[in-house]
Amino acid sequence: MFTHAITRRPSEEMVNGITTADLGKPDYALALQQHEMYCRALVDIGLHVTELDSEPGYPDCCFVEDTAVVCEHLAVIAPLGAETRQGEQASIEPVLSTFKPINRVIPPATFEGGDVLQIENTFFIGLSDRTNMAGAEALGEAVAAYGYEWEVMDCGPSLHFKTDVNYIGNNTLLVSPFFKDAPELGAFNKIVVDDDEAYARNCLYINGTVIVPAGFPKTLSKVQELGQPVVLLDMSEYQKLDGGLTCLSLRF
Ligand code: CIR
Repeated sequence: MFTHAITRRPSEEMVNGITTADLGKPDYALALQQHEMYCRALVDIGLHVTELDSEPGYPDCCFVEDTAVVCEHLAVIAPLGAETRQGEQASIEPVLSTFKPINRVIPPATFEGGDVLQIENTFFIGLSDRTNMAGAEALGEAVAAYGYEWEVMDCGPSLHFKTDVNYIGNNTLLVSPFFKDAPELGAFNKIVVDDDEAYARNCLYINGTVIVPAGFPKTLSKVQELGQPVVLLDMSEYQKLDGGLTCLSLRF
């Protein structure tokens, strides 16, 4: 069960964030509203939310998930892979250190939290343009010291592993067609989300509730069929920066 989340408000600089989405620049006022709704949804689920101020000079700083991997026993601070994001993690470490023992991975190893999916005792770590083998191994060894299992996977064509693979409870994953038959994920039921709803592969599962981005009816109805509580959130301004629901928080 998660009890806490850390989020970071976007700044006006978000219009200069990294993107491949080709959906135009985010509307800052609307992004702030959506961020507020996001934080409120986490509070409604029962989490204590620490909301940090945005960080000048870091247009992507609201995507706080990428700065660390946090689990029950420790927090591993990420050496981010994206050049313009390197350094975002510095202000996260003192916050996380009030909750967890800290382990720090050092460049040239890189990883980003968006490439790391924890399910129960196992960490699936995707290799991507942001996460290299040295980063994956350093993270894996850090969590293995506390008895966790870890598995390195190819991330495929996407930005992050969790752009394409997410756990939504009931032993079920949302996956892109690329991961449909991945042997490492053989133990899970899979809902394959086709490219026309690709953004909805990134849903956020917290303590039995599934948060789904608004505007993806096919995925929504498949998630609803599982019978768990579902919350819909408008994420349009974050989609413009390739950022999904998981990206906006660290949960633990
Ligand atoms: C980036 O490219 O780094 C940001 N524009 C989006 C980060 C999304 N984070 C995530 O998937 N965990």
